[in-house]
Amino acid sequence: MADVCHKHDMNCQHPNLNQHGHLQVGHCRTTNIFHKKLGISFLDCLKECMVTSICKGINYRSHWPLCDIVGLSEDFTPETDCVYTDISEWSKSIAGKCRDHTCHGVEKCVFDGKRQKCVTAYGPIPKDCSDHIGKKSGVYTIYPNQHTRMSVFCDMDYEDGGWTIVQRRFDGSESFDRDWDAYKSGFGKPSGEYWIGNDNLHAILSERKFKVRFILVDVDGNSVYAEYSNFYIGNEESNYALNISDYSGTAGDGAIDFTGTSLNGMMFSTKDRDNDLKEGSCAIQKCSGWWHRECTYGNINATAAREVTTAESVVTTDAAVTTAAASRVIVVDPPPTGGYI
Ligand SMILES: [Ca+2]
Repeated sequence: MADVCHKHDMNCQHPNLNQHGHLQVGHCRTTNIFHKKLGISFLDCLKECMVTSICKGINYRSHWPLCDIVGLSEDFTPETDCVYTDISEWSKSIAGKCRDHTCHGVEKCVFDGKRQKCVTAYGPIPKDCSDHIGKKSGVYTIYPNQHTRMSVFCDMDYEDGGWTIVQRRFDGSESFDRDWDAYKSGFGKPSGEYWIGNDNLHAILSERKFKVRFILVDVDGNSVYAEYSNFYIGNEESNYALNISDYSGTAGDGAIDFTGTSLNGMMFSTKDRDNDLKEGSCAIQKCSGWWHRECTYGNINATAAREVTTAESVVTTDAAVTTAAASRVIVVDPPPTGGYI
């Protein structure tokens, strides 16, 4: 087993442990585990975490012994003999020469006897939820590119899993009648209702070819979906211009305006930024940010008279919106062989 510390890095070899982190015994994180190391001590596990920016804490199971490098994670699952500790509570001196390193999120600092180096840490970092990020549905951190990090809800239960949630509404707790900046950055919480943020969505979609599904659930829990195998949005300079086509599904094609014309090519509009083709503002009229054309036929961000799809069974009334109507927009990077449907 190679030492975490270089042999000439005495501070790392013999760290100051006066500053102890709190040990949470009998509970461990189960999401955002980037790496597992077998056969290392608790102290070496802490050191591994300290030299890696993405690491926010460790799970440690002394009976194996097994060390988990854990990123941002909100869940806690009871597990006998497992200990979790948050790395921010420990002295940075544990990292020796690599204390105060500036390696970015997906790198790890190593000291080669002369200087710090940033090297690729632990193989691929998840760009989206389809990157085998975990088995359980929950909130995960993804890294679409080296400059973009975000928390999202990953749906690992729907079909074969691996779906990144773009939008989710189910209890009416979040207002979707928001301005440009809110839709740009995202709002709500990944554990609840939220919009992922147009900049984040652009970053995710720029890395791979995605398909999107709009899932609509009525008050009785019945769901229908609209899928588009071609889905992309541009950057803010393009006003997040929408590229959407190749519909299939059970909901009917809702990516159209009331005249039946596709929203393909439309720019995003909010109540303070009118980029639609209609005189007046569809975003104000529909109380929502969306890719409005001459307004919109299917718009799951709408508040009043939530207009969803052509499917009769789906919520279309004000009353349903305020009770249990739900919707999700999810994207997935399909496997090369296909097979999600
Ligand atoms: Ca207009």
